[in-house]
Amino acid sequence: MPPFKEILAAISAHQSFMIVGHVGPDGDAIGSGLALRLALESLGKRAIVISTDGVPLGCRFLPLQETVVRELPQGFKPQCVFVIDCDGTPERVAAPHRIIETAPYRILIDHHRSSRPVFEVNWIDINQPATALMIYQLIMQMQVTLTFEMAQSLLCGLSTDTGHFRFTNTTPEALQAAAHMVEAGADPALVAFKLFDERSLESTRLLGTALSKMDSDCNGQLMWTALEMKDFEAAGAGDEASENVVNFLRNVRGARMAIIMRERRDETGSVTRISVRSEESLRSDLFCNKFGGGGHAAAAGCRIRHTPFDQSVRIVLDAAREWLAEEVDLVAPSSTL
Ligand SMILES: [Mn+2]
Repeated sequence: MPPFKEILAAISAHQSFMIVGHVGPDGDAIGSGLALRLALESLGKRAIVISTDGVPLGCRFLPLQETVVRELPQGFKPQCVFVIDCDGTPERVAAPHRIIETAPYRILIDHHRSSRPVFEVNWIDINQPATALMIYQLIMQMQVTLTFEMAQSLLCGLSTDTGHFRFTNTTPEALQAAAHMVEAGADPALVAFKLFDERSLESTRLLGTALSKMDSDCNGQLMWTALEMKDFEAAGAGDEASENVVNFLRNVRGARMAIIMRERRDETGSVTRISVRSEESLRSDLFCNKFGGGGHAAAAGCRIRHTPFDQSVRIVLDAAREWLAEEVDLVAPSSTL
């Protein structure tokens, strides 16, 4: 049973809220955050959505997305913090961790397998397709009228995590909630186009490079590609341009696992960013756990730091080959029946 009672009590007991999702935010983190913020404001509360990594390009069609801040306004000390679509660990939260550590009251709302109850209230449900659906359910409990702005943001979150209602997590509840969102004015055609189809010229160029460098392994069960810094430079593309390239590899007939590795730089120096897509039984999330990352059974990610890019690529590929080999061992007895 979701802890609605505790969450509603916390909402009525506090006046100022901070809402934060995961680093490298997606449509679920941002859409859920904006919708929750609007719902809190409609109850007369002050609420701010923070994302140290900003808002991804694909979400910039959302109403009020420009109000998402990278830093809290001077002197703003939230009485209550919502950590959403994120397990709440310092490396994953897209806000300075001291704010979360020092916040008087914290609420976790998440559907990731890696989530553990770490705060005052924890609503963790791995059977929920998207955090946006949980926020929708909460908004219904808050007895707030679903506005167009909330609905569009929630549909963005739900669409992001269900692949616009094509993944196996597309539940009747998700579709019923989506119907309500569309009734409230959300635009499924625009959401699908912005999240899944629209690409910049640079990103399309980078896709070409990624596909031309792709390779297959493990008899075609493993598809992978690696983009170096110079590939990004040649395409004139940034990080976000490589966002859904991995899905093109996952869609190759016979592929069971797809990996894209990207050479990037951040404040710690050179970093390899890795995105994994796989059959659910191959547990992308557990694979990424090996490198300190996480996510979902079919889609996950991680980063490797302090290691040259070509070495990181070798480490990940070796691990992936082993992962597939172990899994094959696991199913071998029944397959001989
Ligand atoms: Mn999510």
